Amino acid sequence: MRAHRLSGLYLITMPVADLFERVELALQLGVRTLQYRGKDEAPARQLQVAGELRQLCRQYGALFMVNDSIQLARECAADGVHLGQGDGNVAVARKVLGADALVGMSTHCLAEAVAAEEQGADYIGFGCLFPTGTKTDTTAASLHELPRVRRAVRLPIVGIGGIDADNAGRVLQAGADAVAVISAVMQADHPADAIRRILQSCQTA
Ligand code: TZP
Repeated sequence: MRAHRLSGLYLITMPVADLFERVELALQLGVRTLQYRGKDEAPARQLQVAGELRQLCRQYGALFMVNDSIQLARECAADGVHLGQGDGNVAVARKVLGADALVGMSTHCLAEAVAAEEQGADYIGFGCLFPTGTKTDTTAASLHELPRVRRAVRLPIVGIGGIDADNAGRVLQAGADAVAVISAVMQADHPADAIRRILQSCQTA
């Protein structure tokens, strides 16, 4: 299991025209965990994009995760899969992907975090912590609850939802090990600046 490598900026993709350039820039600047998230893309496109991202991550020694789909994670030889509350269970993911696969689970409250640990997840996502336009069907989670989650579970915690360079430090100070970011990097006018600033906040938190 490679959960101990989760720290700093955990970058998640969204479909943007210059996806590969943004991802490679992030990897060059030091991002070491990438998750492919292409929910609305056709399956063949998902496989193609995931395969290319997988190669890029391998080149830079970064972890490569796939969102939601255990099957896609297997097909593109990802390092693991990130599961939502309704996306299947940890044991199935591990059976399909192998014992070394990293399996993350989205959680929104203390009870879900504890349950994810009991199920054997390697890390938990915790959010949505701040307003986001990226995911409309998300459930709000409280930054104030994060210290309690930190005390209750031993797993690495990845904060998510509306995180950028200005609030990343608060998330880490509240107990997260890493911050998951989509739009603040994927839609930034100046992605290099955005990535550097978030990484900087992670180092100083
Ligand atoms: N899960 C909870 S909030 C969210 C996901 C996938 C979206 C996060 O996107 P952004 O753009 O970093 O707010």
